[in-house]
Amino acid sequence: IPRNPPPTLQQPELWSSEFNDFINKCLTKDYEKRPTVSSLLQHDFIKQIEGKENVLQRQLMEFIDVHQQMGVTEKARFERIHTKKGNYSKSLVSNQEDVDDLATLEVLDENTVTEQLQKSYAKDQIYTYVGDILIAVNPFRNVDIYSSQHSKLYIGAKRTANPPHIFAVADIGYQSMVTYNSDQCIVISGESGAGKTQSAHLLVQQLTVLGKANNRTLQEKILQVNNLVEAFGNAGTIINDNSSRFGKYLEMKFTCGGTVVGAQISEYLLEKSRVVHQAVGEKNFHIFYYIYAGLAEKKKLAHYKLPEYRPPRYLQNDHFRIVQDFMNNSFYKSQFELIEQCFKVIGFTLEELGSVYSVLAAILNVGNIEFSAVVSEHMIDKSNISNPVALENCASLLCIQADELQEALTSHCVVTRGETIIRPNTVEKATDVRDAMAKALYGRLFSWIVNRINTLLKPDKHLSGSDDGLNIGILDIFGFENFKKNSFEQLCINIANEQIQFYFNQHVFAWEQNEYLYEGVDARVIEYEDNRPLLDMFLQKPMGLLSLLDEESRFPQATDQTLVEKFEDNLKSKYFWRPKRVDLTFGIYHYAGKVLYNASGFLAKNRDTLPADIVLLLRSSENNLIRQLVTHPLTKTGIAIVVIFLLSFSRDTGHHPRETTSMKTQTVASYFRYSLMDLLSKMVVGQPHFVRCIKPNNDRQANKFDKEKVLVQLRYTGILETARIRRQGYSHRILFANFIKRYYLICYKTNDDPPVSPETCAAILEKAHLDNWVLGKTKVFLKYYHVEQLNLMRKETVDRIILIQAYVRGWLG
Ligand code: AD9
Ligand code: MG
Repeated sequence: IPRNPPPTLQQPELWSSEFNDFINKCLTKDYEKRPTVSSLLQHDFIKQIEGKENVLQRQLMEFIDVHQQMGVTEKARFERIHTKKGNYSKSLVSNQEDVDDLATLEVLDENTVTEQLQKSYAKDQIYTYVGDILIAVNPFRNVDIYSSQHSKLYIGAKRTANPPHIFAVADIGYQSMVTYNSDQCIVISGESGAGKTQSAHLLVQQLTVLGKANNRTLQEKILQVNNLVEAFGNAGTIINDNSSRFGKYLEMKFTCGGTVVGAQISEYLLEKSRVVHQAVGEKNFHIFYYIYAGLAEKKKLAHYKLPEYRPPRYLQNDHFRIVQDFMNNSFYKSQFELIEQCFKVIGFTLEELGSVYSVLAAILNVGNIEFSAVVSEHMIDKSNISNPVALENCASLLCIQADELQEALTSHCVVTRGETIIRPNTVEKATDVRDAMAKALYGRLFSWIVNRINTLLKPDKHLSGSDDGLNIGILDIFGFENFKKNSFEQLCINIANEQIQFYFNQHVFAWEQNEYLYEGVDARVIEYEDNRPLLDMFLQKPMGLLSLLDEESRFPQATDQTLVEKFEDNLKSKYFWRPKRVDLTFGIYHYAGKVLYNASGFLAKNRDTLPADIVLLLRSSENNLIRQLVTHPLTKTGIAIVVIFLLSFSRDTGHHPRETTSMKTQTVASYFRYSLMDLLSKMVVGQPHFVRCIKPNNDRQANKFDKEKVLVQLRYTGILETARIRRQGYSHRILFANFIKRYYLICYKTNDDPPVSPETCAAILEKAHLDNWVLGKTKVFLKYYHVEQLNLMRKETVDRIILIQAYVRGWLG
């Protein structure tokens, strides 16, 4: 179906009555009377166009197909959920029945909501709506609801036509993008292991179907992106075998007509420290195990100088004592094949692929370099490399000189009064430099891969046409974490989640309620848990936790102990507490629960310094890729973006802390802060859609619904309040002029030009048989379900006009 009306719409008078009958039959709301596809095929009009290979014929057939499918499934649900007028509020279903939308529950309390979710979950119905927000309860097993038939069912379908589904969110995002000609953003949240990444995959899958890529290759490429970046950015943790250790914002690019033409990813805050150290029970990034198994299969371990007996130090954890543990792992082998395929499909060259393996192998060899102490005659602690083989391997893989690498690891340059002095490194210092080098190589390799993907999937100007195009962003970050021991990484992850929760609150509660006041709309105020004070405690300058951390990181004499004391002395907040003054522990009351952090290693992790000697050495590499890794600083953040974000954000909130400084010190905390801003600046541009993932138990077990566990998540995500505001509030506020421009066809003739007034809006709304809407001073206030209704009515009218016009113009005949 053409998605936008042609520039000039003809008068309905031109419609042939015979053809009009035919269209009306296809679209009639009286489902009993809808003709079957086979009977339609007998229709004269279809017969006329049969055999003619024109686009319109195909479109007409598709159109009928979709409407027929909708008719079949819609019929069953229609009567249950809708009244004839399509007014949900009159049809609040009793709690005894299945409920697809929690906002329609008669009794809205914690118990009812949890029971409802449990009931649905027991029937494999893992999705539930709360108004326009989707709740997804992790089934922890494969459920048969993602087939191509399911995918088809949700295309352009009315929301109530099918059970709640992640595909419906993709559809709403897509239809909104095309209808409103505006960017969209789907925000997936939930704690670690709740199903965010899985949901992101399903969204991409459905969006590629919706965006009907002109060529299959592009579709395949886009589908591989997640697999590829996750091989490098995900790892097994105690909570989740495939835990995201970075934040990912995937933007799918479309033409204004809705054809997918490319994709772009932004990555945030990769947990690089995992490369050199993993907590008990955890693993390194997937890719290391994949290449080991894959390269062993190809008999290429020796080529990449990977040890065949003892696992490299960075892969020695409680899971793997001998190399054979992962070398012979058939899952890893198949994953290696898959990832190699991803690289190739997306368009990486074989040379690039070889270089990627070399860098990964070099990192594992770097980790194997060991140091021993040498006491010099000047009594200065020096270090020596005690296993030169690892050094040689590493240098050879990185295409640099081994002796220069040795020097860069065991000594450092100091410039005093214009004079360069070389000082030896202690064993401890040399070990730090070694690990810093491994982390930097991995982090930069990851960013390079992401940048390369972005280049390869950049929309082709030729395909996307002259328009700038539209995009749908999908945000999948690392979920909230609370381990037995929580470090700097968990703090960053949890602050990011705190920010996403704030973003959710702003959209669902704050902005909506502000507008009621401004527009003089009388609506009951819904109380919600505002986490802004906590976010301020982290991000405020100069006294926020991250600023204090940066300040302390600048003092060479500072220790983790002085850091915690600084926190305690300066953070006057009820969200911060210190259990014992003696050790390095401090606690934070996050929106999702209280977390105890151990500040050990905070300063070093925040400084994240890579000595200049290492950078200079890597710049001399004969390998193209390695030189690129250290030549371009791969930072994505920029002041311009930050300013845009703050303008858009502070305009709406009025009181978000302002950033003024530039990015001078690149500590992890400052980079983190800018990354968050960068991310939000992208998100605020689009119209948001929310998916809230819920973890039904802590044991990753199928069919186990731990009520208490679910209840806690419902509480801290504010689901109950969300259901209330969706029921009582007006989630859509549209300026009169925009409303009339978009929906006048429902009530007026195509070439009418009704005045911009509240009366015109009321006429349209009445014609659409909607009630419970409100007119403010400048805007129409609508319930979430009104918009769908209006869009469908508009779409039906436009579709009819287009078809009839086509007929009139003789395209079909
Ligand atoms: V983390 O914050 O990255 O640690 P996620 O991303 O929230 O976490 P993920 O999507 O990785 O969780 O889901 C965890 C596991 O749950 C998956 O590996 C699947 O085994 C399982 N899962 C999640 N969603 C589904 C689903 N819709 N169907 C089947 C699922 N299994
Ligand atoms: Mg994930």
